Parts: sequence; C-alpha cells; structure tokens
Amino acid sequence: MEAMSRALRQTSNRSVEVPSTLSRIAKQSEMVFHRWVQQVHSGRLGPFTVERANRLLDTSYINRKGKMSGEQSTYKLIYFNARGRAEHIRYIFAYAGIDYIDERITRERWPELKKSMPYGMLPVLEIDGKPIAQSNAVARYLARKHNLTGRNEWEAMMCDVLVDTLGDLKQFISQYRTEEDHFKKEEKKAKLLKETIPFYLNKFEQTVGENGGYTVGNTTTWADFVFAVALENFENMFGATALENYPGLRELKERVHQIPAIVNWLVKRPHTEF
Ligand SMILES: N[C@@H](CCC(=O)N[C@@H](CS)C(=O)NCC(=O)O)C(=O)O
Repeated sequence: MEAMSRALRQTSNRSVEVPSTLSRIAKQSEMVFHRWVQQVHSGRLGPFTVERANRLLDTSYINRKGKMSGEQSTYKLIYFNARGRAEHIRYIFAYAGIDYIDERITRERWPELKKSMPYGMLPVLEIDGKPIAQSNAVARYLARKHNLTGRNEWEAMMCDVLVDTLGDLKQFISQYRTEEDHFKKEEKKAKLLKETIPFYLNKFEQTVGENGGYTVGNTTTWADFVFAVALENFENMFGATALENYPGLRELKERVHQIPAIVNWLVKRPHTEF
C-alpha cells in the first residue's frame, strides 16, 4: 500500500495520504488500486484515471477507520468519579467540542471491570468500542486530531517534554502523599517544599514566561490543559497561596480556566475531591 501511495504521488500533482490500516472497503479495492498503479507506471493510464484512483484513496473520502468523511468516532471515557488522570482528556473533549460518554465507575464495580480493561487500570477511552489505555497516549491522540500539539513537530515534542517533566514532579508528590510512616512523610514534605517543588516550578515559570503565557509556542496546546489541571490540584493540596511566587503559572491556569468551552465544562462537571 505504501508503494501504491508513493506511485500515485509521483504520477499526480495531488498529494495522497493512504490509510495505513485499510478499511474493509479499501481492502476490497486493493487489487483494483494495484492494477491502476501498475498501469500508471507503465504509462497506459491517463490523468483522468489517476485522479479517480486518488479520489478513492483520499483520506477525506475514506479515513483510517473506513468512515466516510465527517463521520464522528464515538467515545466513552471510563474512569473513577475523580478528576485524577482523566481530567485533561475531558478538557480536550470540551475544548474541541466533542461529544463523549463520561462514565464514572464506582469502587464497588471496579474489581469486576478491572479484569476486562487492557492493563487493569483506568482511565480507558473506548474509541468506537475499542478500549485504549494510558491517559497521556489517549490525550496525545486526541490532541493531534484536534490541533492541540502546537504548530509543528518540534512544538509537539516540547508538549511531551513538559507533560512528562510535570509527571516527574507529580510522582514525587505522590510518593509523599502515599507515605504512611509519619516521620518519613514529614521528611518528604520538607524536601518537597524546600527543594523539589521550587526546582520544577521555577523552571516551568521560566518556560511559560518565554512562551507568552503558554507552556509551548504561544498557542493553546494540550500541555496547557495538563498544567492547568495539575496547578489547580497543587493549590488544593498546598493552599491558595501556593502559586504566589509563580505568577506566570497562576496566569496560565487562570487563562485556561477562562476559555469559554472549558468554563462550560467546569460549571457542569461533578464536584470531586481530587
Ligand atoms: N500510566 C497510567 C496509570 C493509570 C493508573 O495508575 N490508574 C489508577 C487510577 S489513577 C488505577 O487504575 N488504579 C486502580 C487499580 O490499579 O486497580 C495512565 O496514565 O493511564
């Protein structure tokens, strides 16, 4: 199929993106496409037929799932009744205006449901009934689809750098929160507040300052959503003044929370502790 795609690109001015996963419809036509390509190569077919082949392969006609263009995938986001690792995904859905089922499962239901989840954890996004695990893989996929990964590959990478680095900080905070030994917990808290949190937040503050108030490249990206969610949690955890030394981060959080589509979500989302 790749070779066919290349062949068609070479024989036509139009750029054609061939679906890597062929739909049933496209698969049935594969033999026909193949014959076309051979004939195009041998010079036996004119531009009219090439144009027709292009139309059939064109992603705007049949997308990667074999859906006709304009047809919307169905989404069901399965998570607990919490913001947790699902909230940035909900922000993306809100921002992009995508309908989805926000299924919040109870702790009682979880042991049974766990068995049927891809890796026994949540969140999981069902895309057209297919369960997909890993919150950030899901968020990145939706962000790519809805132009929330910046203006180029470099900015898409920078989104990942920031999201993953924030993930490192969250990991340290989580180690403190789950520590059961009182003495060790206090020790961890002191180190967090004195060293770890200032180290990361100063770096993030600088980045946001360099990017005109955005995490990446002066435009709204999914990384902004991840930060807005985390910074809100951070204030809930350490108090309303926790960000007072980081005005850029506080403004970033506030800016995201003033985007009308996000405001709509914030007013209607269920109130949860975390
Ligand atoms: N890396 C995964 C981690 C998922 C994860 O840790 N999920 C937790 C809830 S936040 C979970 O499902 N816990 C229940 C369990 O492990 O049984 C992601 O980001 O999606």
